[in-house]
Amino acid sequence: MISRVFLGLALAAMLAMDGTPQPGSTKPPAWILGNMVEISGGTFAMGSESPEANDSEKPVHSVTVKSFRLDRTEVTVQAYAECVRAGACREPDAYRNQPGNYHAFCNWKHPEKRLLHPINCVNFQQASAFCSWAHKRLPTEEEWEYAARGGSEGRTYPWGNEKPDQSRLNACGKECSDNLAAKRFLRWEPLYQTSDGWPETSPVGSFPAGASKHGVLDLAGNVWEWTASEFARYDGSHAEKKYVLRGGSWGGGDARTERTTNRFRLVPDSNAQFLGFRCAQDSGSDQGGANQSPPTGTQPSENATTGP
Ligand SMILES: [Ca+2]
Repeated sequence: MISRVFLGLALAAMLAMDGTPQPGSTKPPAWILGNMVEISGGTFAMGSESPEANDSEKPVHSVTVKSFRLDRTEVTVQAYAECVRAGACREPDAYRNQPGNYHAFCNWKHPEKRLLHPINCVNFQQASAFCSWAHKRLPTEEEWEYAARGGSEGRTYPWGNEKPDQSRLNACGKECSDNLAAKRFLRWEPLYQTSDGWPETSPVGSFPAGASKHGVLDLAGNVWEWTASEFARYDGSHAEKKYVLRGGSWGGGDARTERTTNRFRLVPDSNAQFLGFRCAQDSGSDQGGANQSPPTGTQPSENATTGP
């Protein structure tokens, strides 16, 4: 009996050492629970009727949002790996068995160890699962736009109304256009002719000059961000079984896609290399930890065999 108990304990220890997911056994670390910005609620004019606006952004209408918290940065590979290790998230397996080279753009298990880059190639369910594990949720698109526009300030871009350039965001500049062409991917016109230094995704928060009024980073560029909202036209005339994404991406070659009011939409199982997310939380709910910054290390946990 004793040896059987011992064997059982040893086996359990081996499983843990092996990094086998133990569902519900690993609490999110404080740096994942925190890292949020408090945004006071209010009323704002949602949408745009500027010449650059698409029909989906019209008409402008008044929306009131309650106070909430929003992640300061997009969710990183490092944070997502903690969730996978806890058994609460699935590995992103985008394009693994498909022809072409799309998988090379996915940051999970990337040869460059992109731990501080945003997790990408995740679908709506994977994004939702991560936020739920972190005691958070995806932001609604109303909350997202309110935050990006600086509350009622009505900003065209998170930083203000100046046109995007290589100092403000990670979009598709010359570096990206050249990289895509070199990888025999589709070449498209860059948004700016200079290099922003990042041909694909960049580590989150690499563009402090592009911060929003509240200090939220990368609300334009880097990766499109899933929201909790199903797409519907603002006049209510048409709904689709698609979810709204906001904020443009590293592949953006058109400044219009990086505007705070622009709406992208995809079916929930989409998991392309341009897609990521950040989480939100009701204001006043227990944040579960101090508002700690994420670690700056670039190595995953030692026993994270399922790590990135
Ligand atoms: Ca770039």
